[in-house]
Amino acid sequence: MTSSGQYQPKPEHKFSFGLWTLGNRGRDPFGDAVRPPISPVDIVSMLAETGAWGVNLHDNDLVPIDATYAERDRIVCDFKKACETNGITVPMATVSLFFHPVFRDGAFTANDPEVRAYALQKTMRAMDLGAELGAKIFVLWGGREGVETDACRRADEAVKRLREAVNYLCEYSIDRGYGYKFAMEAKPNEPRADIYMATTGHYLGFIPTLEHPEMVGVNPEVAHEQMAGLNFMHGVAQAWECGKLFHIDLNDQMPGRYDQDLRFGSANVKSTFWLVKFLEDVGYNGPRHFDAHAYRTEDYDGVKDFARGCMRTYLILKEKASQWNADKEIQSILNEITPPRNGTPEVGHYSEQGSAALLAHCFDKDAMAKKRLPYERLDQLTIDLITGTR
Ligand code: GCO
Ligand code: MN
Ligand code: MN
Repeated sequence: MTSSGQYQPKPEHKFSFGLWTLGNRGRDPFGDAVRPPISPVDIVSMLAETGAWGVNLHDNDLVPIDATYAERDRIVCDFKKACETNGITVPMATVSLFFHPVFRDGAFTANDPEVRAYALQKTMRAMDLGAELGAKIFVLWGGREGVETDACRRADEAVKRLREAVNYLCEYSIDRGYGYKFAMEAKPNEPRADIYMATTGHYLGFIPTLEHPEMVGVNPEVAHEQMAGLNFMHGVAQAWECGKLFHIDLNDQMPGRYDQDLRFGSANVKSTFWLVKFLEDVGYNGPRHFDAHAYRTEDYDGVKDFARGCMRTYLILKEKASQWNADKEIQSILNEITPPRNGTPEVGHYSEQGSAALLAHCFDKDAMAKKRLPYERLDQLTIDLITGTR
């Protein structure tokens, strides 16, 4: 039943990769690049070869920071052509507010108003670029928006500055008719010792305080929530439940390490399974973006293996999720653990009558405490299923 053909990525799966992911040359804080530079145009054809649907980019993944207008236009034109020829779409664009030393104290939250204004200008230009390429999602990852020492500014001042910037950018999108949805990406640390808006939950609290909350959602990343010791799927579920899951960064991460950006599903198979199952069960329809990179041991053939692996693992786990949903024993346990209401008083919207009935009801708590909750069996069935034993 499981021919490898069935794990072939198709456009409807909406698998995307950033230019910076396949183009990652394996540099780390202790070692230099291990792969030669590869052009954005070549990355696009490599993506097409592996069966991906989309490519995302930071402004400077495509256009060098000091490019002239003429250079910019030529680069963008060549890139657009490559996307068209290869049938690759650009669903999301973003901006590098972390690489250049000007952002060493942050971008939107920096103490210097000149740096904050430059960060806005750079982002507006990146929005122009994304719009030109057809992107409708704009990710904001504040990699440098943080501290080594809290002596440098009051943390609530940083929140205010961030709000002012996002409000400004929403207006710019409206003004230009770009139709962007902004997706805020959290991370607890790295490259700063502490980054503001450490988790997706922080952003879900921040967004309702904006002038255009309807334009702003989140871009949760597996590795980033796991760095904070959190259950990634739970954060995704909360974002989904309040209509804020605008984008997602898929990768993997071992606990207690630096930001590893490992191949999707390569470290924590079980939690990856719950994640894929969640996205498929609720019908998440946005891009499935892999923000990961190949091991430093690889050449560009290995980079293709890496990209194919991300998509393949997603599709395998998607199939396992539908097996799980169709499994008779699993279904009968699920029915058992979510019993009908029977004579229990209704608890929905509060009413005087309803609360009187609830107060008057006699509960048999000993009988309730004896109801079977066979979660051991349920979990083992899951393990059997994921490992292909079932
Ligand atoms: C990281 C981040 C980045 C962002 C990207 C988009 O930890 O390096 O995840 O990869 O996702 O910069 O803004
Ligand atoms: Mn990351
Ligand atoms: Mn990311």
